[in-house]
Amino acid sequence: MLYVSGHKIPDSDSIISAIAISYLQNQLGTQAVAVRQGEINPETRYILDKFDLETPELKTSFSGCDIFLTDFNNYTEAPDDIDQANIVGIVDHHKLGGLSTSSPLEIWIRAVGCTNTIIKEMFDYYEVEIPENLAGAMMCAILSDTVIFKSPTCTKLDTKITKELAKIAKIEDFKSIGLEMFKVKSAVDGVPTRELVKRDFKNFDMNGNKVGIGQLEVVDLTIFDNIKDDLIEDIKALKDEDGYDTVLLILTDIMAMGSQILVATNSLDIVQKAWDIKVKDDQFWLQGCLSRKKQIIPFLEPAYKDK
Ligand SMILES: [Mn+2]
Repeated sequence: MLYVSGHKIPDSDSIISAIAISYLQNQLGTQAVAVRQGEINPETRYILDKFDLETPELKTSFSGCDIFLTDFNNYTEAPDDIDQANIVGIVDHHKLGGLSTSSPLEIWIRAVGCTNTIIKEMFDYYEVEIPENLAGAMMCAILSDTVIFKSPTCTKLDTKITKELAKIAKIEDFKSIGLEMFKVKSAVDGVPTRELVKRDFKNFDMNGNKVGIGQLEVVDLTIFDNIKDDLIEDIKALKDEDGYDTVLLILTDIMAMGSQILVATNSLDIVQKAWDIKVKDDQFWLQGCLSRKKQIIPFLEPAYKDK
């Protein structure tokens, strides 16, 4: 059995791409099953329900297993025993993350906005048809990762393939589905603070320093007015509990096209230097910032280089 898994703390791209790759592998004659390394977030739940797809089983240990990685290729987001697994393939749209393998493997990595964009090309390459409901889910994953084409990570190929998938899924107004999805994502009422901090959270090693960066993308930042102080207290607590040098929480307003960044750090000088800003009341605003991958990490990581 081949297991197909996205990263720890899975997002919609990770879950839907695992389902898509496992479907493709089965069509190509390899028995494969989609699995997940963590809980399903509300946006992904919405997509799975809307397109009537089964939720992948939770699986966190892969020792002795064949595994196909999707939407990641680094150790910090991999299962802890990845070195004991046999990686047979990787499809991803992130920078290379240092994994090594003992056997040759299939790799599809491109600098596009979403893994599902690449997977559509894999279906075309292998001449396998995409079922209507799967195409709809893949389309939603691209709308999610590219913030409905607004993110600087979005390429012409992402836009083109979204339209192709919408056609297969017989969906005309894909942008309104995208907006509906982001409204689901924006629901924070009654959700425990730590759950919000960890909803879309990634760990990084920056020059030997442990850095954690969470992101919440919403249609209106005012929903955080009452809980922002709690969020700041919580990332400070998380920093100390888990030995982080810095924890950032990016509150992205997809309509205003910018992000309020909440900061908990032992290295204030580094954070301020990264964007040439002043942190005030444990936060700062970055106009135009929508992408952790393109507008946060490439600034913070070099700032850590001299530490
Ligand atoms: Mn992705």
